[in-house]
Amino acid sequence: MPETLTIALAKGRILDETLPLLARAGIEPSDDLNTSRKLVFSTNQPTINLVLIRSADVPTYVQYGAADIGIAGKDVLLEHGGEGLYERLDLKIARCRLVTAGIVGKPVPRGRLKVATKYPEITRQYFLEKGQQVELIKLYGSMELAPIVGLADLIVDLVDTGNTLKANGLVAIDHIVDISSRLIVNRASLKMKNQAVKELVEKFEQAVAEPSA
Ligand code: PRT
Ligand code: MG
Repeated sequence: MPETLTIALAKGRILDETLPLLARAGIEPSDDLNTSRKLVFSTNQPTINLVLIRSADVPTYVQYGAADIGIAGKDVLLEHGGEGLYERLDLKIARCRLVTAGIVGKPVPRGRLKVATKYPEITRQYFLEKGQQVELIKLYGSMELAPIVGLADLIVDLVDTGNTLKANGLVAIDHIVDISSRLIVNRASLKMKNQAVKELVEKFEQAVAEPSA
């Protein structure tokens, strides 16, 4: 029996950049992933299935083996902590930077800072290493609003062009880490389905190396 692999893909902006990679890796989903309401998809390869989930849930599915393989942003992986999974490949897509940001021209206050973020674990660790006391305020989106309305002194958020920060009178202060999407593998799958996983990782390696059309 050939081994079946399930790949967990993130909806949203990562998916837009994942689809061309999948195509170059020779995997064609049975339905249009952008328009279908399905969550599970077969592909042109009888041993490969896809599940389409929220970006932040990808590491969890892979950790517990509900998916053998996943594609997720490094931001999401750092926040998850990586338990039960291996990061095997930098796909070099959906690249951006995780930064601290604050209001342009406004000095960062002394003492305990209020920091709003979608990434409490990364943020806690970052300020711990700096020896800076912070009060973390967990948000689920639109972090840029927090300093404007006085909810926070700083935010920790992703930046690509910088246009969103600029449009809201904010500026990046410190660079925390460069982000791109990674191929992750469940630890047990790597052992139990070694051959199939190895072949799939190799296909993605080639797809990343090929120049996109
Ligand atoms: O929306 P939902 O909560 O379901 O999930 P999500 O927000 O995690 O998904 P989505 O589709 O937004 O994808 C997020 C993933 O894409 C992140 O986890 C990153 O790995 C990656 N990525 C790459 C980005 C960006 N670039 C990015 N620029 N995610 C978000 N942004 C946002 C940023 O938060 C800010 O609001 O874009 C804005 C900044 O962009 P610029 O170009 O104005 O600087
Ligand atoms: Mg989003």
